[in-house]
Amino acid sequence: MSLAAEQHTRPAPVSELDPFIPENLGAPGAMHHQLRELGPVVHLSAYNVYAMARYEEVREALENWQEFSSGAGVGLSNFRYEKPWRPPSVLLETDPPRHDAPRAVLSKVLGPRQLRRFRESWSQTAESLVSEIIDRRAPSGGVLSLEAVEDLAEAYPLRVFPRAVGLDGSGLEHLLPYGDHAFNAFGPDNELVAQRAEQLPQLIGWVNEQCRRERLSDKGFGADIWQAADRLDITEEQAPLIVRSLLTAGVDTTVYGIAAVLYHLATNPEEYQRLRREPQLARAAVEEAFRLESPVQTFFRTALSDVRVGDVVIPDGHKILMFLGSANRDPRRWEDPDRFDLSRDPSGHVAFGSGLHQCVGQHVARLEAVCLLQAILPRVESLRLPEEPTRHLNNTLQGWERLPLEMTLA
Ligand code: 8QM
Repeated sequence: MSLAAEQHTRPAPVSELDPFIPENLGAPGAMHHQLRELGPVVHLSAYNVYAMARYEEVREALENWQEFSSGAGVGLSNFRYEKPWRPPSVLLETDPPRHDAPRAVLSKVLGPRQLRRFRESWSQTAESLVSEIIDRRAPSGGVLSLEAVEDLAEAYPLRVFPRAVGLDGSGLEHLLPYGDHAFNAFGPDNELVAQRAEQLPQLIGWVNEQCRRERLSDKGFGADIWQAADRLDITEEQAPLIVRSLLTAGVDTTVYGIAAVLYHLATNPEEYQRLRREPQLARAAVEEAFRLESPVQTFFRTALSDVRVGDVVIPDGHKILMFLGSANRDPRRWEDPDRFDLSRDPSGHVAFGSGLHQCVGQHVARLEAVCLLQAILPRVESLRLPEEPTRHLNNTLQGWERLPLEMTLA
């Protein structure tokens, strides 16, 4: 305290910006710029929370779990004072030591070694999906019109991921709405949250039912998680909640990630041509699209004491909004940050977060996106957007509602 007291302290710059109004959710770039320019930490008066929008501070805070806690929830609402809408995630909304056993288990279940067994079949599924789309519509003059969100970005993850978890394939229409609600629920209690109120009990009931051991096939991520409970690596109470984490975090995110790849390739035709010549760049294309789009735009942390960031002290118990999408376009860190550039080294982006909560499913997300892209490349000569796509608004996610796409077939 004595050392801190000697340091110069000034109040945080204040902004009246509301990140959760439709204008900012649909096009956050101008807001991000303003917040980054105001300073390393800003006070958002609309919610009495703090915010970080620059790369360096976002990254440091994500890596400092001791002071920037997840245990009071990573949404706006503070679990110390408010009842969460569902039992908290044992992964996302915990700090060490409670966080560690679930994390270790899932990290192994979703690790690169375990994923190898899906490579071949996920590639084949991607090739079949692309073939079906091409065959289904009589292409006029070799040009195919499709709706890339529904036809590709949603269709592909829904074919591979629920089955990999071990779901039986019934009721899958509940999956995306459940995820959409969960990501809205990290934000304020606005219209986006209210819109699902009526449907919600049914969605929750369906998801919880899928997490039971008896419902899951004996191969798959779900069964692997339950086996970890048999080994006492986790408890029987934790197992279904970890399966629930897969179903919450693993669908909408990859849908929006895939849509982002298609959007940036369609709007950067020279890069698409380069990718066709050098398909080994598929992984780089996916990573660069994840950086630019940052499907998960924001997360909160909670200050566990008075935390100093530069000259500003964030008071104990306050929430801090981390703008991942802004950090990923911070010109202090990235040259020409808004450019989709296959020559860039995008490593270090925080689209998957950073530190001990960094996305445990990131290898799954990359594998899905790369498999689908590799199926498209040989069969599609060029991509074009025939009209402006429309945004899907969500309090946490950035994605497209509709992404009409024209493919010129190879
Ligand atoms: C976001 O339920 C969970 O454990 C969970 C939900 C959402 C996420 C992560 C975990 C980051 C994708």
